[in-house]
Parts: sequence; structure tokens; C-alpha cells
Amino acid sequence: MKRIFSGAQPTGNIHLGNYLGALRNWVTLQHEYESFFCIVNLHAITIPQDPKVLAEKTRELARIYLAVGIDPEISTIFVQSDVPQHAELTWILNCLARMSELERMTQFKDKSRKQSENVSAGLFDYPVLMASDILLYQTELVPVGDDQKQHLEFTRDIATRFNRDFGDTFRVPEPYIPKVGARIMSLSDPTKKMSKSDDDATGCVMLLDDPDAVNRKFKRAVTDSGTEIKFDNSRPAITNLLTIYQLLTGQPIVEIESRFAGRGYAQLKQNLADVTVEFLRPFQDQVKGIGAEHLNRILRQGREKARQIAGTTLANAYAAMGIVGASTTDE
Ligand code: ATP
Ligand code: LTN
Repeated sequence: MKRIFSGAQPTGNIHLGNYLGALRNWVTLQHEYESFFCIVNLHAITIPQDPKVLAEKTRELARIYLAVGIDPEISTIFVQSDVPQHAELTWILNCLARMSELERMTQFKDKSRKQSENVSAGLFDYPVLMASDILLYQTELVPVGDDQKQHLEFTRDIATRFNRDFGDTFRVPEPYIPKVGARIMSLSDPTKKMSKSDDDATGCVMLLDDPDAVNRKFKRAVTDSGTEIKFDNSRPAITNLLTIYQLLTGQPIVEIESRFAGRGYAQLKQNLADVTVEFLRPFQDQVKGIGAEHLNRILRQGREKARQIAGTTLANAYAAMGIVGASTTDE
């Protein structure tokens, strides 16, 4: 069975963009692929984090994976720091990665601009750790949002380079970027992607938001000039709302357009808020119902399965490069 690997950072709160662009697809793909879903806490610390909050968010994100429908009976859920091979392979790949290619990464440029005083070497190295995550599992497909495309290209490049220089060791992965929902935009600024690191939280609907917050955020959502409710690139705000509506209800766009024909933006926003609240209710109940022991068991199982596969790949990579130590007895 072919493999998929993906992950999200346990920073801030998971939002509709994360769900519609990524997590939702993990849930469907898990039935066709052997799946690994990681909580990437080592990526999180590339930006300063409060230790207590990071620990809480790590477990909360594991609960969110389960509550959206990742089935631990068929998929492996684990925490990145539980599998030391991720950091180890990062060192190896660091020695193949070029400064110039990392300097070109738009996510690095954006994030380092936001905190120009204090850019860590880890933030610069973020794509190498991500490549390690993916390559350790001989991943076929990586389901992510549109913003991760460039990191996937880098992963493919570095895998190809390693294979060329040291022999076939890593599978070269393909991105899986959905046709609809790969880039959900901020409700307060439809030219920017919905982001948990956005200073303006009103543009971002969190999966754990209560009904009041959801209603408020949709009510304040920016709209386009004009009055027509149509899916069309010249109307980015309405198109974004219609995309969310389409994905949450499963209704085709033409049907949604005709339902709102002749109605105002306010009605669309109110209706979308209702749809979202109804969608979030059972999910939030699920999150609350996941006990600590149950979660521990799942994460322990995930850790063991992940270590086994990651260990084999890492050993192959070391051997290919001539890295030998005391445990190697044959001369
Ligand atoms: P943020 O900018 O909100 O901090 P992130 O990309 O740093 O987001 P992660 O939690 O690591 O956050 O992302 C998990 C997944 O969500 C990734 O696959 C990413 O591509 C996807 N994603 C993030 N934002 C959006 C969005 N606005 N629309 C669609 N997919 C998104
Ligand atoms: N950089 C990703 C999170 C991430 C990831 C991965 C996604 C870390 N490692 C491996 C897919 C595969 C992001 O969404 N910010």
C-alpha cells in the first residue's frame, strides 16, 4: 500500500483553512493509503513558544486529528519529537541543502520579515526538517494546502540529489493539493490566506470557536462591491465564502448561487455562519470526549510504528553515506 504523510504545527488554533485545505483530505485519503499524520512540535519551536502552551497544544492537536475523523485503527498519529530520527535526518540533509535554495523560500521570507529582530537558524532550516519528515516514511503523496507547494518542491529536489549522489535511498514524493480549498482566504482580508499567525483574529474561524465567535466573524466578513452572489475571481471575498459553503455542505456552486440569487450578502453570511456552527458542534463534542489515557495509548502506538519505519530509512541513509560507528563490526 502506498503511503501518505502530513502534519500540522501545534501553534495557535487550527482553523477552517487548515481543515478545508489539509485535514479534511487526510480523512478521505486514509482509506486508500497507509497514512502517517504527525504533530510537528519541532517545527513549532522555529518561532518562540511558551513551553506550557506548546505542551497543551500538542495534545489538543492530537485530539483534533481524532475528532475530525482520523481513525487510529488505520492511520498512524504521532508526535514529531517522539521519533528522534526526524532531527537526525535533518542533520544529514542539512549537509546537502544549499543556503541559496533555503533563502528563496517564501515562507521563510514572510515569517522572518514579521520578526526581523529575532530570526532563528531553525526557522531558516524549517524546510529541511519538513523534508526529513516526509522522506523518512518513503512517502508517495503529501496532502497539504497551496502554501506548502514550494516546500514540497524542495523536498523532491533534496531527495533526488541524495539519490543521485549516494544511491537510491528515498522515494521522491508528490504533493496532493486539492482543486478546491487549497487556499482559504482571511474573512477580514480576502487577499491574504486565513492564518492562525495573523494578528487580526477576526479573519480566521477556529475549529474550537464557540457559536458566538463564529457568528461574529462571519457577520464582520469583508464583502466585495456590488450585490451579486457569484463565484468569480473578480469577487474574491464572496468567492471565498462560497468556497467554504461548498466544502462544508457538499453542494455544488451552481446550486448555492441559485439558492442565494436575488438575496443580499448578509443572508449568505448568516446562512454560512449557521452551516459552520452545525458543522463544528459534533466535532467539538468529540474533542471533549477523548480521554487522556486513550490519547496516550494512540500516541504510544503511533510512536512505535513511526520509529520502526523511520529507523530503517535512517539506517539506509547513514550506510549510503559511509557514516559508520562502533556498532559496525564488519571491516
Ligand atoms: P498558519 O499560517 O495558519 O499558521 P500553517 O501553514 O503555519 O498555517 P499548519 O498548522 O502547519 O499551519 O498547517 C497545516 C496545514 O494547513 C498545511 O497543509 C497548510 O498548507 C494548510 N493550510 C494552512 N492555511 C491554509 C489556508 N488558509 N487554506 C488552506 N490550507 C491551509
Ligand atoms: N510546514 C507544514 C507542516 C509540516 C508538514 C510536514 C506538512 C511539517 N512537516 C510534512 C506535510 C508534510 C505547514 O503546514 N506549515
